[in-house]
Amino acid sequence: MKAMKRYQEPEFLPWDGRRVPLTFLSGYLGSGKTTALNRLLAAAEAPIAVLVNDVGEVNIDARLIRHRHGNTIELTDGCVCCSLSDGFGAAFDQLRSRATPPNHVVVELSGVAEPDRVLPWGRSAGFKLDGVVTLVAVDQLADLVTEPIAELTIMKQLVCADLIMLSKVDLVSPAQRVAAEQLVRDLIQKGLGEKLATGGIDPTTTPIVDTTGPTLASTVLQLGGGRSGDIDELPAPTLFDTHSTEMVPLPDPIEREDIDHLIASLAPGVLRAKGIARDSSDRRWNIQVVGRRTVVTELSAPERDDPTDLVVIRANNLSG
Ligand SMILES: Nc1nc2c(ncn2[C@@H]2O[C@H](COP(=O)(O)OP(=O)(O)OP(=O)(O)O)[C@@H](O)[C@H]2O)c(=O)[nH]1
Ligand SMILES: [Mg+2]
Ligand SMILES: [Zn+2]
Repeated sequence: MKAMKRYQEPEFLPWDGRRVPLTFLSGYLGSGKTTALNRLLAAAEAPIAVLVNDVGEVNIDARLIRHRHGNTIELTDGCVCCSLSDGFGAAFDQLRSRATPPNHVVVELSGVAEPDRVLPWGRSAGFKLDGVVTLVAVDQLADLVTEPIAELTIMKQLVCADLIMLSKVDLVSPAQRVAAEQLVRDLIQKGLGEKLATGGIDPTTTPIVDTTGPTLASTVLQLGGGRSGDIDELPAPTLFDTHSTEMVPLPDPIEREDIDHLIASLAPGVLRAKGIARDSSDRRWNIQVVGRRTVVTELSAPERDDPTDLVVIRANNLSG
C-alpha cells in the first residue's frame, strides 16, 4: 500500500490564469473507453493531454495509447477515486509544470471509478471541468447488471454523466440497441431512487449517443461544464475495493493458441482481463477479455510493446 500524502493545491495559477478544460471519461470495465479515446485523439486537431488510470500494476491502456499519442500520463496500480489518493495530484503537478498548456485534458478513469468522487479534481488550479462522458457497452449490459456490484457501479457512472455514449453497437441488432438504451434510462431512474450522487446535474435529460457517430470529438470535447463546486470538496479515499485485481503471469513466449487455453483456464467470474503477450516468432498479441468475450489481436509494428502479465479483474464477494 502506498503512503497517503495530503494533496496541496498550488498557491499560484499556472499559465497566466488560463484554465484548461478537462473531461472525465468514465464507463465500466471494458466498455470501450480506451478505444473511443484513441479515436478521439486521432481526430483531434489541437494538443490534448491524456491521463490514464488503470487498476493493474501495469498500465496496459497507457502503453496502447502512448504509441499513437505522445502526451500520456499514467496513473497506475489502483483506482484514483478509491485508493490512489496522491496519483491525481502528482499528475496535475506534472501537467502544470509545462510551459505551454495543452488545449484540453482527457482523463480515462478506471472502469470501477465513481466519477462524482473525482469531479472536484476538474477544478484543480489551471483546469476547469468541461464534463463527464460515460460509456456503456450495449452488448453485455443486460448480463452485467444482474451482478449487484457491477450494476451499482454502472448506475453511479450514469447518473453523473453530462453525456452517455453507447459503444459496441456493431455487436447487437437494432432491437437490442433500443433495449439497451431503455435499460440505461431505467438504471438512471433506479439510481435516482437510490439517491446516488449526480454531481449537481439532472440525469433524466442526459443525451445518449453512439460512439460510432461522426461527431465524437466535437461532442465529447465541448460539454461546456455547467456544474458548481470546487476543489475543497474532494472526498477522502474510501480504500474499499469493490473489485479485486490479480496479476496472472503469461509465459514468455506463449503461442497464439495457448493464449486461448490460458484464458479458458482462468477461474470463473472474470469481468475484465488484458495484457500483452509475445510468441516465439516475436509477434505481440493484445489480449482483451470483457465478460464472456475475448478478442486477441496482433499489435502492429509501431504498437509493439514489451510483454506483460495478464491483469485479471473480478468483483469482490461482499456477502462473504
Ligand atoms: N466490436 C466492438 N468492440 C469494441 C468497441 N469498443 C471497444 N471494443 C473492444 O472492447 C474491448 C475493450 O475495449 P477498451 O477500449 O479497452 O475498453 P476500456 O473501457 O478502455 O477498458 P478498461 O480500461 O479496462 O476498463 C477491446 O477488445 C476493444 O477492441 C466497439 O464499439 N465495437
Ligand atoms: Mg481502458
Ligand atoms: Zn475508485
